Amino acid sequence: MRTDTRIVNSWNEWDTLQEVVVGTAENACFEPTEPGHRPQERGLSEPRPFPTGPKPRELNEKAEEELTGLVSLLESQGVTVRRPAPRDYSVPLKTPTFEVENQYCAVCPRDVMITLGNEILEATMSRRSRYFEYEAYRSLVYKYWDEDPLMTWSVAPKPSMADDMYRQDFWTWPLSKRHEEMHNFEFCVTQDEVVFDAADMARMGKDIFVQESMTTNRAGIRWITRHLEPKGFRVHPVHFPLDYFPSHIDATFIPLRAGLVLTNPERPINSGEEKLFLANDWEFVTAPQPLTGNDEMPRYCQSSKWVSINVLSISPSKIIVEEQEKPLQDLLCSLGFEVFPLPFRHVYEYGGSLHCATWDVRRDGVCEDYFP
Ligand code: DAV
Repeated sequence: MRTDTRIVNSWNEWDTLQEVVVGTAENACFEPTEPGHRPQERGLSEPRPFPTGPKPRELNEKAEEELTGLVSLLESQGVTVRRPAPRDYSVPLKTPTFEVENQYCAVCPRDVMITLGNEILEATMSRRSRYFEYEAYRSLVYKYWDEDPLMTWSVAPKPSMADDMYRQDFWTWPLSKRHEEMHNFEFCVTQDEVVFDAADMARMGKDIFVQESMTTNRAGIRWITRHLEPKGFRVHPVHFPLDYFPSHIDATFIPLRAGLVLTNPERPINSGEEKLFLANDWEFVTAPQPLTGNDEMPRYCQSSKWVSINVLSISPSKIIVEEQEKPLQDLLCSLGFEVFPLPFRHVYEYGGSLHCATWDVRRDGVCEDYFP
């Protein structure tokens, strides 16, 4: 089939990027404390309640400036860039099963939206404050829906997000218990409802790797499997047992091009799950330590220093990396990539970096089988 007339077409994380959505920090709010999330301010000697409501304008502006920088870089590379529709994230939510004081933001479209070949899929989401985040992308989805008659559009079943969907004692488990439990892969969400964030999936052609995490449970992976396998995909659950608070695969296990995955030295893949890669001559390359340590991350950032490896591929040979992450840039250069450094540290505040802050709608290329 010709793919050059398609609008929605993206099969992996690295083929040449043609159209992408870049998130926005406009109207971003603090992430609320809720059963699926306990945000904590960094660098405090005495804990105090996490702020609520809109984030300071200055923080949002600094992040927006960097996001705009990403837009310019992508456009200079010939990529069509779209932005989310403005929304007011300070509006509280009340559904029949939960209430939350404010919503979050649209900095990270990756968490919500995913293109799987010619399909756009909206994730269930795992947190109350992000329940309606898909709304920021609906006008774009309708535009693609109108323009591309072959595109399909799926919305995963919305979970109740009621109190009993969550495992509250998870947050107070001592480290020793987390260590004991690390191979059980039980986190803050129970297994009774279908729950997943889109960012727990890594796309490699016919094969989709899904991390079991705080944001994606086994019922979620079962739903993804039954949804995708009849369409010809193969779905593989993957685990990184040393990450006690896993959320989203893209700071842990990052495919860079066919045959090459960037791995996190502190989060090795569960023993046995590497076999499929090795049997198909894939290579793992270990990421260097980030230059920005956990202590230097922005004050309200809830992600780890490993957002350093949350890179965005423009093509199999061109890649965008945070400006200060020189060791990673050098490693990627030595692997034959042309590296585009870009300042993005103010976006870390919102939990992600270049991959999180984007959602690719179209890359060239077709569905390949990289694991025959
Ligand atoms: O801390 O590894 C980063 C990605 C969140 N969207 C972490 C999570």
